Amino acid sequence: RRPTAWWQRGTVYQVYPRSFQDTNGDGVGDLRGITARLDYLAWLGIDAVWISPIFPSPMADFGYDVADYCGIDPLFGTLEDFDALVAQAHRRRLKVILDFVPNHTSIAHPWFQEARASRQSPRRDWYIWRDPAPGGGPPNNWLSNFGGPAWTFDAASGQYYYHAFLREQPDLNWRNPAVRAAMHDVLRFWLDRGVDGFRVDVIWHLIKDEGFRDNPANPDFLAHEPEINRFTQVYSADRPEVFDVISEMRRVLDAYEERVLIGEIYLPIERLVAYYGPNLDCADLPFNFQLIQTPWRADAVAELVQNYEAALPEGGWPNWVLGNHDRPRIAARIGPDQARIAAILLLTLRGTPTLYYGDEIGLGHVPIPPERVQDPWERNEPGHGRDPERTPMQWDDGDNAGFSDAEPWLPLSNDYRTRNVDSLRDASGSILTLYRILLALRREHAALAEGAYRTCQEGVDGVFAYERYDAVATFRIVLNFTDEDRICALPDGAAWTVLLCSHGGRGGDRIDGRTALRPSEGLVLLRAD
Ligand code: TEU
Ligand code: CA
Repeated sequence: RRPTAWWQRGTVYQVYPRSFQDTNGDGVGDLRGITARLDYLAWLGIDAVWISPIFPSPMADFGYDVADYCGIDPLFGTLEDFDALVAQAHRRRLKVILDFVPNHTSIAHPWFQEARASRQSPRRDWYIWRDPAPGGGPPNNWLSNFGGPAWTFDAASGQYYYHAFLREQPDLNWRNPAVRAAMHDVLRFWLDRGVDGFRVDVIWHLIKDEGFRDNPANPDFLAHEPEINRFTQVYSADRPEVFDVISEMRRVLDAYEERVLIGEIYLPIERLVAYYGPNLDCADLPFNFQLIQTPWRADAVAELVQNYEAALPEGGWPNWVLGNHDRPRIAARIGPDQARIAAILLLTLRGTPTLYYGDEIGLGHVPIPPERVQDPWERNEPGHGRDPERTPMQWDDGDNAGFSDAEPWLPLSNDYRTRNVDSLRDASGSILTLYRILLALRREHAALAEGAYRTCQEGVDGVFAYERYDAVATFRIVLNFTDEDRICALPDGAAWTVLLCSHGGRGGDRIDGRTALRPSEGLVLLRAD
């Protein structure tokens, strides 16, 4: 058996840099802030930090509109600050993963400026330009993920350019080999500076239908959904040629040792697993967002885990995540008690977990007053904004929660005087302690980090039970997804020791046969024989 890589054994922690730690009093987090908090991350027990985009950007989409792929935005610091961050992280055995945004640039990127200058520009074909439809208007029916048409008319040249997101984010033409070569150089630029891998933004979007056919209407569209769901994006994304593009990226990383390629992919399981690549030569970790998208019920989650495990290609390594900077926070979605069950689930399933900053302190959604809205998506399509899950990390009970000396760019949660790292770190029953113990268990027991998975049929409604095991140990995880008492039924003839309980306490208890589960109680049991 091949030894596992660090990104298989380890846990990834996502930092949204604007909201982690401000060090220069402008109310926005920065690189020095991340460096200052590396000791916290090492203490917590994660293995890699993924930092959302930090490159020069007009910030129309908060860094997902890149104007220079090989620099650092002054808001976040300098290249020297970045090098220091990498060095300090590596000293603590923490990996650094960058957010690579190859699908689109900013309109301010020199490439787009040159492309727009004229139809004859040598850069013209680096982006996606089309004449108006024969009767006038956009070339096809494709919509922007952030509302409105995906085509913007450029009056000077009489053509439309395509943007899957904001009009400030024109899509690059990945069918053009010059674009590919330039972007490979970007990857090497950061790999040479020591980064350990990339989370690749909207990787399934990179190639569009060559004929730009209209997307078909989606019969399941619901009125409250974003407008984009009116159509099924069969021609604007997830095209077969995308796998060549990804395997080429993968080959760039292969020239370096154990670098990870994480692909952001919002697709159903059957399509998602294709992104491991036909020969496991594409994404190491096609991001599995299914826990975010599945109803929070024991039966639904059990079925999801089964389906995902069954769909994985031979040799494909699984991964799990509960939230990110685009999706409602887990504690807001399922409540603080179930958020503990979710923590146990995330850190005991088979596969690499990614933890979103703030979830370890149970941070919820922060209501954003209209005058403080930042996310352009909220302005385009009210109700879909992502500010509530992007609020500042809460470090202590001081002014601005220790995040900044100034008013933060987004409001703090009003519970920050009690919900903060300082107050929770030594509290035995806190969610932060639960996360830290789970991360420690994962490191201590190979069966949890790398062992096999099997579902247990307990037959108790609202309880999800499964085992993680290897030749050395068997763990049984039992999670009560209800807010009622339940029974945990164990197979005959085995005794178990409680290693961890969501509610704190019970550690070291011996159990055989059956035991009561309190509402929202989760247990990690170790087979004792
Ligand atoms: O997100 C892309 C993504 O698929 C979703 O957030 C999408 O916008 C939503 O589901 C609507 O369909 C990535 C980044 O994570 C996000 O922050 C960026 O805004 C976006 O790409 C554009 O770069
Ligand atoms: Ca700052």
